[in-house]
Amino acid sequence: MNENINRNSTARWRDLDIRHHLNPFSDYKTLKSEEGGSRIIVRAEGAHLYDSEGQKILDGMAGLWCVNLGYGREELARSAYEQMLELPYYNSFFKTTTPPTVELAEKLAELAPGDLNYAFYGSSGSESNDTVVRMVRFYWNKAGKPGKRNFISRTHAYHGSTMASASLGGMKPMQQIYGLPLEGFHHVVPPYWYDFGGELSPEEFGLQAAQAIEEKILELGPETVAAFIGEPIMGAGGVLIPPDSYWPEVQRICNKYDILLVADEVICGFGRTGEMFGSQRYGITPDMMTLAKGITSGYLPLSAVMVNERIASKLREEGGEFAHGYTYSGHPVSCAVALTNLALLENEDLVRRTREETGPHLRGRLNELVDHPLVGEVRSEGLIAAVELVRDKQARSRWDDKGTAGQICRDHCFARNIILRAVRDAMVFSPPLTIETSQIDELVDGLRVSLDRTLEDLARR
Ligand code: PXG
Repeated sequence: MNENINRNSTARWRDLDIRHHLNPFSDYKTLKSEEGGSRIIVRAEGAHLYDSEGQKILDGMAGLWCVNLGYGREELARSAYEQMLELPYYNSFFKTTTPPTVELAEKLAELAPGDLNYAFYGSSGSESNDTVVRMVRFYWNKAGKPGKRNFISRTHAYHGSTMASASLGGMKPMQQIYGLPLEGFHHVVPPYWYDFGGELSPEEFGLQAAQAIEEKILELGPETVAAFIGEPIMGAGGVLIPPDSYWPEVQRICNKYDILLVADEVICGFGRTGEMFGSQRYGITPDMMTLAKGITSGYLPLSAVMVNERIASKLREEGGEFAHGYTYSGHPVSCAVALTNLALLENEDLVRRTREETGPHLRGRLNELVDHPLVGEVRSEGLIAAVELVRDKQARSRWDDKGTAGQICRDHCFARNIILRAVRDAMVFSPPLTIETSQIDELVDGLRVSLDRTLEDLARR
């Protein structure tokens, strides 16, 4: 180590990051250089992060769409501490389990729509979606229809980074050179009216996008299709909010061909859309639901697959075990933190507040941006939102196909100590559900100034 570098300094941490750490989703050539380098986050409180240089940063993304209760919640830390002293680990394999594991399963069954009464745990959204793939195939096998093996998903979908969850996903850069998607994974158009709707009204397009699923089912043969998976609102794909016509039609099609409907609620779950689950916002009752992120507000890793009576009763029939599980399935400390997290979510009335107060406030403030020359569309639901940056509003055309406008705007926000994410040319919002309306104002005001700067930069090119 370079002797001149002080132990607890930014320089030292950046140096270690460059020399020994491979960050997720990073271009190492750019990041791992002297000019590049990571910002080091050392502490956080409420909706604010603090970096190692003492900068205070407003987090418009709740970490990675997960810190729903905000940072610095002592109640969550305390429940982890107490559970660690009581029982830091035990597994749920081989006829054992722990109290927080089953208490949380009951709580999730109570919150989940319909008869999604059973939880299978993992530690990440990716794992829970992998579990879905294996569980669905196990189910159809037991149901005497082993030919039902195909999954249908959407372009732009994000379902995780493991081989199966990235196959479910619809992001080309995550697939091509990695030999993905695996066999049996198929993709159709997402309900993204702004890019794919053309002359159709959003409602007409919503129906058409749902019918693309039916066409795919008929192309593959309904007897080969196991399940359709979708996020109620697609998050990492750019906050793609479907027209209201979309989900009921998807549900109708899945019912018609006896195809399981899986809702990936990893981002939408636990109040993000102003309902407890995105499925409830769109009036659908999936057969399975995957949960992660907001389940613990990101304080500890935890995920769950919720399963309905139809599937659970089949899994419980005689005819072999479900050979699947993780060391940390139902981890008692993560489950204890989740229980406290969900109690706080309810006690602080955050779902109603998102639906009736903060969500409408964000929408109102974002709507003020539609006059900006760079803004083609704003869309929001609860506390998840996107602002599309365009070159030509009428033609809905972008500055380029590399997301340059989004990147420039994101950097201007970052320089103003505001964290928003750019997905292609959409600036996306997903703040903690505890955010104050004055902090929402700060985010939107900061974005407006950043839009002005971005336009100047683009005009200079
Ligand atoms: N499903 C959805 C809908 C997600 O958003 C996952 C599954 C996977 O969860 P894990 O816990 O395995 O990461 C996610 C994760 C981004 C970004 O760039 C989004 C996610 C993860 C990393 C980056 O917006 N979402």
